[in-house]
Amino acid sequence: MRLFCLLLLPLTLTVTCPAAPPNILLIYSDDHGWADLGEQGVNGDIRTPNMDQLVRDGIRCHRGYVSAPQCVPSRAGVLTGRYQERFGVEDNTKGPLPLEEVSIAERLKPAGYVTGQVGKWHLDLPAEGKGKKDRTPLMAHMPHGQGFDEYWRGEIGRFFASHDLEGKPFPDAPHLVEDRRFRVSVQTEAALGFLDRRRAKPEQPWFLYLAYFAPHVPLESPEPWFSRTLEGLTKERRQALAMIAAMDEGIGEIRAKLKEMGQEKNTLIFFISDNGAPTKEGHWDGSINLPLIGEKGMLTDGGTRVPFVVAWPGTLPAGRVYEHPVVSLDVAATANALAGLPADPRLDGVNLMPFLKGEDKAAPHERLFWRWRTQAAVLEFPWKLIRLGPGEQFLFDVTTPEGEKKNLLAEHPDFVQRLNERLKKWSDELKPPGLPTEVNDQDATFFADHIDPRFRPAPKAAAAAPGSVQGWLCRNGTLQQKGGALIVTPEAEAKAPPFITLSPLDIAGPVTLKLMVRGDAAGPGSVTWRVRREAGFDPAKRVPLTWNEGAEWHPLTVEVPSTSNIIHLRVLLPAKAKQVEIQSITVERDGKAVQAWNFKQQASAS
Ligand SMILES: [Ca+2]
Repeated sequence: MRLFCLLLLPLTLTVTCPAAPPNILLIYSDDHGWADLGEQGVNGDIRTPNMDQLVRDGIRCHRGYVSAPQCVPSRAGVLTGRYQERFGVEDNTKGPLPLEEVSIAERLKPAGYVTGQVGKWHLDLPAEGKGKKDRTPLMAHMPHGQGFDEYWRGEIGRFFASHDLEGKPFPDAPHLVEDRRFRVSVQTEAALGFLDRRRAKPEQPWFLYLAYFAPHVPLESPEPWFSRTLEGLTKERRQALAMIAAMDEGIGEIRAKLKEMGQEKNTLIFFISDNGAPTKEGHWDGSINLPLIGEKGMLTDGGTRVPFVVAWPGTLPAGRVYEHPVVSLDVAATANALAGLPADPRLDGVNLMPFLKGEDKAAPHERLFWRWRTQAAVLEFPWKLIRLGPGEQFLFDVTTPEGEKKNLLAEHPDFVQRLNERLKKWSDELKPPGLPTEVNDQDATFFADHIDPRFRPAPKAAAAAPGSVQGWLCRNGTLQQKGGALIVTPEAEAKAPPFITLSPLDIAGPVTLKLMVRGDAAGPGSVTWRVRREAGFDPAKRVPLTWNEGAEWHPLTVEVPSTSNIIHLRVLLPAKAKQVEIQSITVERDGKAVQAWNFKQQASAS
């Protein structure tokens, strides 16, 4: 039909042909923060010329959201166009994507599309928590089980493929291919291969889901991109920039190929990240969400609002910024409509075309919903209500400079109630139904880190190690709680001074350590500590401490000037001590006790 119309058009310009369905290219990056798109105008250190050109040739959705702040559910959402909590794929432990759900590929095939997948899949992992420690991918749930004719499934090093990179089909597909080259380059090559195979039948529309595994950890320093990053930046930032630059270059090559194949103007491109960047020390992938609040794993914008670009040169306006919130679920509904398929009531997204073309000025969504682990949220722009567990609620105006830092809950009780009713109604349709009934420590820690420190969960009492007292252990000596004190008795034969030690901890420095002591110890000791990401004790992280001999209780105070979170503490006694008693240990920050151990009675750590 398309060929026929194209042939007729020059002669009979008034003939209206039903629009031929376009090719659809969905590029999904991984843990790629909102700020890391040059055109977003946030970070001066990023260079994404090809993505920026895509933005100039299309529309940058300023408030583009994904349906989850984590890989598996986000991918389940974008491919089905349905809130993934409806079918139980709520977080990374809840796979695989059920075979009865309809992926975009399965949706488009009856409309004549050939379908391809390249890169991270993650929808074939069995659920955790049912005694299934083994998370080997389930073959039946790989891309070929979800409607993809061709695929190159894998993140790094190992790929299950339908074709080799020269384009020859594997008779035993899915065939395991080992390719240790830089993953982004391999994924670009596989995508270009898919496009090359379309030359034989140029009139057949195609759908390609290209899920780049970048800039997700493990970070790499691929060349030539790494050397082009600014030297003064942290290594993680340089690695993320290099990996994003490699992806950017791949997008440039793909667009050049589309142009060369004459398919630029009949290809709709979505570029979206699957969730925000993780930002915790030790987990940071180098990408940046600022000025959005939060990170991967949170229902604040930092976890769910991402780079989101839609381009279709010649059909959609070029160089526009779209302000109304849109969501990854809209990709499937848009594809469904463009393929000329009947509207599907199961879809939660909407066809974005009339909105992006400017034909419909209304907002595409009255509200958007999320439920992830022990968080739930509803966005009724500009208001976002977030629930953390059963008890905590936040109302944010996402358009203010304070954004999701300023809780406006108390100022709008009626509105909060209405939003809660809507969120509750939506959550009752999910599997399992309902709002979160508990809060897990990881979710509470996210909110403590980014919004309010009072949400920090109490540290778990360490599993009592033999000889430990309230989590404290002694090396080169023994501990005993007796007579209202912790009694430290050094080993007579020990070659090194005794010390008491405690881990795990998680206390933001700097802190003041206060001990109430007495005993026969006199002389120099010290306090040493380890911070997050450090495997061992850094000799530089040591402050001296002078022990005094005496039968009276007396205080010892040590300033610990750590600028990071302290996870492990040691207090070293003088080499010649015979017995030291400790009545209490207190860690203070800004003059307030943040953690204390009292050995006067058999109390547990507070
Ligand atoms: Ca991800």
